[in-house]
Amino acid sequence: MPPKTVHAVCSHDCPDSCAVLVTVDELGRATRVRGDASHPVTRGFLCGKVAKYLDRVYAPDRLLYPMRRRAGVAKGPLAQGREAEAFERISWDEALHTIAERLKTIAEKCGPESILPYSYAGTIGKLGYGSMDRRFFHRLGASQLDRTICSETGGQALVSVYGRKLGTDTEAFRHAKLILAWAANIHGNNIHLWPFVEEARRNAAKLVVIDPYPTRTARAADWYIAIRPGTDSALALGMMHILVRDRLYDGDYVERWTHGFEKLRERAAEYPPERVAALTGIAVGDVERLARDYATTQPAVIRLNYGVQRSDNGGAAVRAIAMLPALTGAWKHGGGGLQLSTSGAFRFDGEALERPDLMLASPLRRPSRVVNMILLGQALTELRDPAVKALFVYNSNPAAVAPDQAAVLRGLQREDLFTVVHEQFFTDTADYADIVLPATTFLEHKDIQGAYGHYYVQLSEQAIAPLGEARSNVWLFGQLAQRMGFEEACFRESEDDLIAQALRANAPEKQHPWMKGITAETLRAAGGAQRLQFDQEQPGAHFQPFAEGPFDTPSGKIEFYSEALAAQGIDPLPAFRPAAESRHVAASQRYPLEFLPRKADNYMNSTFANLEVHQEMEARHRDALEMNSADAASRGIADGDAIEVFNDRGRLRLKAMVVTGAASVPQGVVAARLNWNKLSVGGHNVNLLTSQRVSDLAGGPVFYSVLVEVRRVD
Ligand SMILES: Nc1nc2c(c(=O)[nH]1)N[C@H]1C(S)=C(S)[C@@H](COP(=O)(O)OP(=O)(O)OC[C@H]3O[C@@H](n4cnc5c(=O)[nH]c(N)nc54)[C@H](O)[C@@H]3O)O[C@H]1N2
Ligand SMILES: Nc1nc2c(c(=O)[nH]1)N[C@H]1C(S)=C(S)[C@@H](COP(=O)(O)OP(=O)(O)OC[C@H]3O[C@@H](n4cnc5c(=O)[nH]c(N)nc54)[C@H](O)[C@@H]3O)O[C@H]1N2
Ligand code: SF4
Ligand SMILES: [Mo]
Repeated sequence: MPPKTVHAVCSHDCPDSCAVLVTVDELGRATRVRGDASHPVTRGFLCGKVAKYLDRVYAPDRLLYPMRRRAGVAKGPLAQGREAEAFERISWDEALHTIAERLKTIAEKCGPESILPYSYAGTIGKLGYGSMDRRFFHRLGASQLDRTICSETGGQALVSVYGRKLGTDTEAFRHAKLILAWAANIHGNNIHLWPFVEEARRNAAKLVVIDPYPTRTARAADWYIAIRPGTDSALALGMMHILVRDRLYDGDYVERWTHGFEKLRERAAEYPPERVAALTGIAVGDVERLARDYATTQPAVIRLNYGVQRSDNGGAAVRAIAMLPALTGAWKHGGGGLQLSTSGAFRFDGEALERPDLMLASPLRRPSRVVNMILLGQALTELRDPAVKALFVYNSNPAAVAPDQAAVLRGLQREDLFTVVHEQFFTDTADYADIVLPATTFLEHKDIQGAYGHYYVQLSEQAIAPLGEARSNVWLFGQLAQRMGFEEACFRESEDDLIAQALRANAPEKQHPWMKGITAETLRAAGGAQRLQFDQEQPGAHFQPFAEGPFDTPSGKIEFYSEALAAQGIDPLPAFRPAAESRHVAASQRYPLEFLPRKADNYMNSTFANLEVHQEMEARHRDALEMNSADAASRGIADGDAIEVFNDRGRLRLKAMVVTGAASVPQGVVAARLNWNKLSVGGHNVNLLTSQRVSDLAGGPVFYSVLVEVRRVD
């Protein structure tokens, strides 16, 4: 084979969905990965995590063969490299046979709903994220999983206001004159937006960051506003208060395109700057200045990210922030508006991929019950009728990323729970498996992908043969379906068939105008990526959603007031409500510090945490709790001291990292980062302290509403 360059797409759960060029040598080995310079958002560079991707693909501890737990070995944490003491290698044939027989028996004895699939966004490729797997579990009649762990609260909030998850075009940020990075760690989580921010700043734009944590983005800003966690709804309502009071809103846009302004005006009246200052910790003068700057600078754009919605009141907060550009009419100005997600622009055929109709062919003959993924701890320890008897994990590492870890691990430890884990590495979750199966990386399988941070569809070609006996998600669930005796033809379809279905390539008349004519062939001819074909788009112009209606909401307008939410018993207007665990609630004052259990800048949730190069980049923050010097001093804690961080759910052993000056967390706030449990000092990561409470909308998690206390240990 001659050497070649293959267009793949980074499939990690990141807004940027980078175009990756993989160099493959004559032996079929990938020798280099780089960002595609011809992709307008990737612009020829990759983040620090994926620039070192070959260290992941070819890591000596990649999981390469199916394995089975040895008889008599209890479930639980295994030291890295010692997995062979607990697991023995088996063939794929035996693995598939064992799994199929166990699932059949469990479905017959306890009902198919006692089987729970558990997956999230290990890959966001359309096929790998949800296609053959969903078909398989639908046909089986397994419980459905409500995938709430990341963005459902904010996503549904945005949809309640605008009807669709669209946002300002990433490439249009260069035209903005004011950029608010609101809970948006651009340097850490969304680095391909940064060059557009820099370009705007070269043209005199100002960058304002609103975040309780002093991220690198915050430190690079023109103005950094350290807000108290969970109080963003108050700030946004306070800004509205000022916009209305000083008549700084766009009356014409509001009149034409919005619904419920009068009611919103009354609600905003309850948030005078003094009250907002007391709630948010931001000075009255700063609230005033922020509102005025925002309303009087055009184009103004908000890069809202998902940090604000990981809180009890997160849905209301996202709704309130999302309403700001509708009040000022910022959507009318090229480069103005707001971006939370662009994913609603990609009109793939999800039903064809996932086939929810197959539930009617299951033994239940009806849609099966739905389990909220963030309540995994409860599902494994308390759920009945039926209790969960089998757990099938892929694309996720719940032992590390799910909240209320003690409950999750108690569940995973059950010897009567049959657990399968399909993975690239021996994760914390794999330690609790009965059967472990090896998964491919995005270099080793084919897929099709949209994005949530730009507007390009991309084809991800398979660059190299799977390592060892690694197999893709599509292959695995297709094979299992055969073993279960599922006869529907859809279980024998290839990755190419699925890609064609996702694009509706065989039914052009059903293609959405934005995806018209896009097929695997046109994508290939275009070098792997094609921009969505927005109808209102002039050549060279940017996509400007929401400049005018009609909107996909029940009223056809932007909804300040939502009857649909009212019908669900949810406040139809945004409001500030304190999180159950916050400094605003007296009952929880026993734990006085607000805890931010953050994502690591150099890992992707728990992914990459086991790789040495990534650990080196993250070294300063590993096993560290960032504290303000005042909070440290009042507890007799010095930088580097061994400490314990605790609340009713658990105790973590960390070391104090006392930072002073601009890089310090605010007083009253402490922060630590996600890691694998078994690579953490005390055997647990930050999720030991997080709770299974759900947010105000869509049952999302409240990772960032956690109270703790800290003490020095000797
Ligand atoms: N390097 C890296 N990149 C990633 C990931 C990763 O783990 N590492 N994860 C990926 C994933 S899964 C996602 S969903 C995306 C998006 O990820 P985001 O949801 O944007 O990431 P977070 O870091 O959770 O939150 C963004 C910022 O919100 C801040 N924040 C927390 N609470 C509040 C609050 O109450 N108010 C305000 N104003 N800010 C708050 C946090 O301090 C953080 O800096 O990023 C992806 N990219
Ligand atoms: N404390 C705290 N907890 C959090 C967060 C936080 O900010 N703080 N963030 C939350 C958020 S936003 C999210 S999205 C979740 C993320 O939670 P998860 O979706 O569980 O994300 P990862 O930890 O990245 O784990 C993904 C796993 O999928 C595997 N994988 C990758 N590709 C494939 C594939 O093709 N096939 C298979 N079978 N496996 C694959 C990877 O090896 C990896 O172990 O975590 C949440 N948990
Ligand atoms: S993780 Fe994000 S920034 Fe990094 S290569 Fe993948 S898509 Fe690009
Ligand atoms: Mo996420």
